[in-house]
Amino acid sequence: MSDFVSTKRHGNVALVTIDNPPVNALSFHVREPLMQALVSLRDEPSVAAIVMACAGRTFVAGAEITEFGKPAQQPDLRAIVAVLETIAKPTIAAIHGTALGGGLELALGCHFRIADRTARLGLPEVKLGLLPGGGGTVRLPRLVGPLKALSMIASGTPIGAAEALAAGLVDAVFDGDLTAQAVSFASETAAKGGPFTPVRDRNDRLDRADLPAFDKEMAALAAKARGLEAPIAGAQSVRNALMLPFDEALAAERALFVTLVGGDQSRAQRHLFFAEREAAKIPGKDFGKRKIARVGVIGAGTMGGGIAMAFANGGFPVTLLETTQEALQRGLATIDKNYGVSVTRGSLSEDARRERLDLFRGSTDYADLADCDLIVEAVFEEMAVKKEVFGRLDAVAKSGAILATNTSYLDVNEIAASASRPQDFLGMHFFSPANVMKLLEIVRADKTSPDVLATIVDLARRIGKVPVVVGVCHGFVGNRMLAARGSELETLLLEGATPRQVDQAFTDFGWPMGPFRMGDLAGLDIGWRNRKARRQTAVIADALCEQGHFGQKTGSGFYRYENGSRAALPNPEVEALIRDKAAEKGVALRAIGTDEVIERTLYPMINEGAKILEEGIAARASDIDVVWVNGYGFPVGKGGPMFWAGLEGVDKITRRLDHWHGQTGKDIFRVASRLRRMAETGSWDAVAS
Ligand code: 3H9
Repeated sequence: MSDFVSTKRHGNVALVTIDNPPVNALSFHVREPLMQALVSLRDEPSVAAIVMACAGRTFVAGAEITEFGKPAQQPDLRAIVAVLETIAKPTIAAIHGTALGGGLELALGCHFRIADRTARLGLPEVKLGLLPGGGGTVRLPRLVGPLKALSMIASGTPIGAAEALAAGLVDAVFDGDLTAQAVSFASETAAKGGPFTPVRDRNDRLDRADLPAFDKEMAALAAKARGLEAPIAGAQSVRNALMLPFDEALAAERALFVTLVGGDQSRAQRHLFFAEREAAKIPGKDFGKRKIARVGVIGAGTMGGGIAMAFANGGFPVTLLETTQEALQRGLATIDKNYGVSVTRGSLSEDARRERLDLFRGSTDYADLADCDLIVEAVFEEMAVKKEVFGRLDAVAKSGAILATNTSYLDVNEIAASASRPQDFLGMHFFSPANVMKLLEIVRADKTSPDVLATIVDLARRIGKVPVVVGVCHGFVGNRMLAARGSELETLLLEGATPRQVDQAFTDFGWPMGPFRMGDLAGLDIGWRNRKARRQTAVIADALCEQGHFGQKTGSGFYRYENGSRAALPNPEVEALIRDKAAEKGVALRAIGTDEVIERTLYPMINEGAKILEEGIAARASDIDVVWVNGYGFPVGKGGPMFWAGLEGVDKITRRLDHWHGQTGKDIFRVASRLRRMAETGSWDAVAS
């Protein structure tokens, strides 16, 4: 008996309960008593069967992630599973909540697994840059076959109880009191008698005829892994399960796990796991939260419609407001169409589509927003328009309703002043498409009340978003750093780089797409319009737009696109244009290497991140990482820009920024004091005064 593991008898069935809140992670203080309990129950003749279950909200959700990278303490999970497999009497894992990672591997050590109907089971280690290291890659394929195991391990996405039953991962699914049903299942199974075969000895699903299909899947996986090692290691390990004797495959899994757990990619991904959870915490006391039952969204365009869908997807009734019936009907029709696409793709059932559509109420009358607890504005990105909206809203919104602007750049304090309740006001910067993109920058204005902030952070998580609280400045965290990342792009072209070379440097780094290809995809006219509004220029992009080359949609931009194809081909016209513009400016073209591209794009971006920290716009360096990974495609295996700075060497970054500042005199290369301090102390934190 311990605080973390207890044993209770129900007749001849022993019930072992793990109790380690919040998620029953398999930390050392669980493993040790669990091992003792299993050994003693194995040797206790009066026990005919053993049920393993968990207290609280979930079955074991995995190994204790904070233990990785520290000296291992025995017994480890593998030793516990090995003992489980020496038990001749039936062992049953009773799964509720989520059985994840080491939790599912523990369950795979049992003869049987039964699950609550709402349970979810999976091996999400890949999301931490790992592969399952407790035998999951060699036992799971023995139950579900190598192809299903590969899909679960490479995606890391858990499956529901019904799917697990159909796949052979669980033996029964129950509603109601799971422990009671597990005890009955155990006693009936024991009464029927054995022998009971451990999963390690069940080879009938390991059919080598699956090998060609498996190798095809594995090749496809490698092609889209973008430098991530874990999915490939996971696949290799499942392949080993198919090809090698059990013990050899298990040893190979261990070797791969040890390599990954000590590597930078897993460190980066573990950093992001905790960073995301940390970002959702508002320092200070536990602020109360306001009740949100209905959400209003003003504007049914692309952004407003996406935001409305994000709330409906989270189960919230939404009032969608437009200026005219025509615009409203157009917006609602687009929402309907988008849900239809999800049904066609099989990601949404027809019933769910209808349920979601039923959550929408359209209106052209501000008075209809009177019963909303949160109202999000998504109209034109223009100060005067936003101010007018909030002036009108002020007259109808109920007392205590939260008012939010979805601006990407504008001064949230100034917009807040247009309503008489700045304490209820904040920014909610969604990313497009808002129903898909995970990131939500929550912009805290000067007078935003802490309970409003706490309510919106909580709400964001409830609708599946990753919230990060940021302060007011031009572009907040993400777009401000994006501007710093992009400020040298055209200069690189004018000095001799081609769009393809720059984009290649980005994709080699792990970005899904380079900035020029991205510009072509988004439409170069968007940036052109914004620049004109701000009286800014971009030599090459402006010239392209003036000639009607807006990117992919017009068949030409920084690249050429033939017959509507998405394949980006070199564009000799652009290369000639670059040469002409360089000649006009008297710049001699030279060869530009990948290192220079990185130094002049990513280093200024990190420098800007340091300024953002200095100004208190972001509370933590890790918040910036969360923004960039979830909103802009920064490669997860590098942990976000501020984490990557540590890997790259902050010393080196400051040295090279100094170099470029000396060469160009440009402000983006002027080293921020927080970056210099990081180089000296190894910490992004401010020094306490
Ligand atoms: C593994 O198992 C490796 C093995 O194959 C090999 C072993 C040899 N460890 O997410 P939440 C904390 S790798 C430590 O907000 P939810 C979390 O930080 C592991 N801490 O709750 C948070 O702390 P705080 C494979 C953990 O309800 C609190 O619990 N397993 C762990 O939204 C609540 O978490 C996984 O990758 C952990 N394993 O979601 C599963 N898990 O309150 C990871 C959670 O101080 N976990 N915490 O901020 C999850 O996916 C979600 O936490 C879960 C609950 C779905 C379980």
